[in-house]
Amino acid sequence: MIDLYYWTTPNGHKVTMFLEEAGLPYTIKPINIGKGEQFQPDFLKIAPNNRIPAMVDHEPAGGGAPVSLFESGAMLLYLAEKTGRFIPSDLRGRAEVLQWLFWQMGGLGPMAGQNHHFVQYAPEQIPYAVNRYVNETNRLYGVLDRRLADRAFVAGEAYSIADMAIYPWIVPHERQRQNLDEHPHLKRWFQAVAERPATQAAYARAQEINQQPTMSEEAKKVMFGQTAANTKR
Ligand SMILES: N[C@@H](CCC(=O)N[C@@H](CS)C(=O)NCC(=O)O)C(=O)O
Repeated sequence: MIDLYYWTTPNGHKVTMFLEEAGLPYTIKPINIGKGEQFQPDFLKIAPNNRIPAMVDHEPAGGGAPVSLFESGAMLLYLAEKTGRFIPSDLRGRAEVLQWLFWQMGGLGPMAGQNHHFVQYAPEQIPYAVNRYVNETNRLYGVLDRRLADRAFVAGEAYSIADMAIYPWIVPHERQRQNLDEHPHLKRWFQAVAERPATQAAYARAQEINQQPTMSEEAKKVMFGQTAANTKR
């Protein structure tokens, strides 16, 4: 059984998408990041970065002590290796998946995250910052669109953990000030992933856990302005 420490955000959805695809049993342990639950001592033991998602696998391959993990990309890779699914075993196929997984983790996720911050949440509109992150998000959408011009999924013809990492960050495309009509291959891929039963099940789980927008005024106070000193536990 897997315990998934989760909240209803893009990085959280990546992992429920995998678990639903693979049909692995899991228990959601909600961590309401808008209420500061990411600072609970028990959670910090698993996730020292005070961010969701994180997980504990109580039945790791080969037995032994439970394995705990944070960082959504590491979790997707761990789960792919555990199940032998959603990553090819051959050298070249695996390299395709890994480079796009890391592209999401190091590029699309952080850049779209800053887009969300400066477009939607910052207390003042700073045009330079808004343009910087809206443009960079747009560039990354262009990279994806070109990549998807001649293949079904990001890493080739098979659906993989790279697609699962990317999809939740395309869901809020309108709020990122992006227009999928300008990226027809990305739009086709987006619709295909959205229609997968496991994607729908993952987002239905999110609805069960939380119907409120995460970013209330209370949540902004908890989540913005974190420093080494004020997060020291
Ligand atoms: N690189 C991390 C990023 C995780 C992350 O930023 N999680 C956000 C929600 S999507 C969070 O927990 N925020 C809590 C906070 O800002 O205090 C991952 O992919 O797991």
